[in-house]
Order: sequence, then structure tokens, then C-alpha cells
Amino acid sequence: MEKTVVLVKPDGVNKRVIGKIMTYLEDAGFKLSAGKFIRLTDDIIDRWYAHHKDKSFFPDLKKFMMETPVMAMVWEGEGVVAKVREICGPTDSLKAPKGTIRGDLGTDIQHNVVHASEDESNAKREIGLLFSQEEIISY
Ligand code: FUP
Repeated sequence: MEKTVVLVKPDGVNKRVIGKIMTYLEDAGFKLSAGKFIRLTDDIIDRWYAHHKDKSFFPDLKKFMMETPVMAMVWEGEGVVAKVREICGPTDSLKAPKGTIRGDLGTDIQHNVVHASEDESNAKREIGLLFSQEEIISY
């Protein structure tokens, strides 16, 4: 079954909206396959955001992602990758419509509460960076 990775970022952890975020995804019919707090390291962030490494915002983004542990989750379901991206809304919380996670709970482009895998190949890559096979259950 298709899987995707969702991270509740440090702003979401500090705002205490982990449960709310899980409810958006459960209410959409998806199943939680794995979940744990992880303190992202320098090395994981370099690999996670390899495509952004040369951008001016990268040092700030890295610092932000290390402020607290993140709640890392694997969600499963039909079409889960694209549908979860829709539920999260566009990257910039200020432009995200109400009803999306970022529109309802985010603050700006950096403090956008959640990460969700971009496509299936990235989902597989991200699962491999954060989870072992034994940590993931299938329904
Ligand atoms: P997304 O796929 O929606 O997570 O967005 P991107 O891959 O484009 O960006 C990843 C993260 O970089 C965003 F979640 C927030 C951060 N970012 C900034 O802080 N400033 C920017 O101008 C663009 C992205």
C-alpha cells in the first residue's frame, strides 16, 4: 500500500497541534503506520533537503528544524502522497487556504507546521532515512 512521510515540525510541536494534525489525516481515511519523536541531525537535514542546500534560506531552515524533536510519521492509503500534500496546503502558510493544515495552523513560509513527501520516490527515500522496517506496520 502507498505510504508517505509527515513530519510535525518544531512550530507544530510547540503549538501542541500534533493530535489535531493526526485527526486531519485520520478523518481523510488514512492509517498511521509508524510514528516517533526524532531529533533531526545536521547530516539528516543535509540529506533531507539536499535540493535546497544552496538556497539562502537553508541555514535558517536547518536551525529551525533542530529547535525541538519533530514528530515523524508514516501514513498509508490509496493515493496518500498526493492527497496528504493537498491536505497540508501550499508551502507558504500565509497563502494556504483555510481548511488546510498550513492554512489553519501555520504562520509563514518557514513555520508551516508540517512536511509531507513530494512524491512516491521521495516518500521511500525519507522512510529509509528515518525508519527501520520493524517500526512500520501495515493494515
Ligand atoms: P514543501 O515541498 O511544501 O515542503 O516545500 P519546499 O520543498 O519548497 O520547501 C521545503 C521547506 O523549506 C519549506 F517547508 C519551508 C522552507 N522554505 C523556506 O523557509 N523559505 C522558502 O523560501 C522556501 C522554503
